[in-house]
Amino acid sequence: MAIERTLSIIKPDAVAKNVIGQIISRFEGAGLKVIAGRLVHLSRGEAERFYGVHAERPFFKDLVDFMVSGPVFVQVLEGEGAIAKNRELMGATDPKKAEPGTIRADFAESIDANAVHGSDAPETAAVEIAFFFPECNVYSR
Ligand code: YYY
Ligand code: MG
Repeated sequence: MAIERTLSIIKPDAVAKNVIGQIISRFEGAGLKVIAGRLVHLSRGEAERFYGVHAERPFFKDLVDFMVSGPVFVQVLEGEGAIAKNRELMGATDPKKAEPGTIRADFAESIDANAVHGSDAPETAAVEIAFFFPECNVYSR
């Protein structure tokens, strides 16, 4: 399995709950490294662009409203199979369906306030990382 990078977002609900550190501990415990990170309060335009792939979905407006409701912690995770490993740690999109012990099962309330985002493929990871971080702010190690 190759060393990969993925974009992770700790969403406004989890930031408001003060569990940034607990969530990052899950990543570190699974062997993923935080190689870039910062808090950001997204504008509507930024949230709409980031989730542009979902623009035609019925939940799009609620998703954007939620993503701009408070600051988020954006980070790049690096490690063996980072994309799939992060998705596994996150659990299913709907926290009610997420495996026990996953981030969404433990920290999320509902499908629309579900604590974390993670890239779903190498192509989307590259685009999503570049959305937030120029290469000079990423510290691979
Ligand atoms: O990648 P992931 O976050 O697990 O789910 P996506 O299908 O990409 O949807 C992005 C985002 O949209 C999801 O995290 C919550 C929201 N959403 C929703 O509110 N209702 C749905 N039925 C599906 C997704
Ligand atoms: Mg997705």
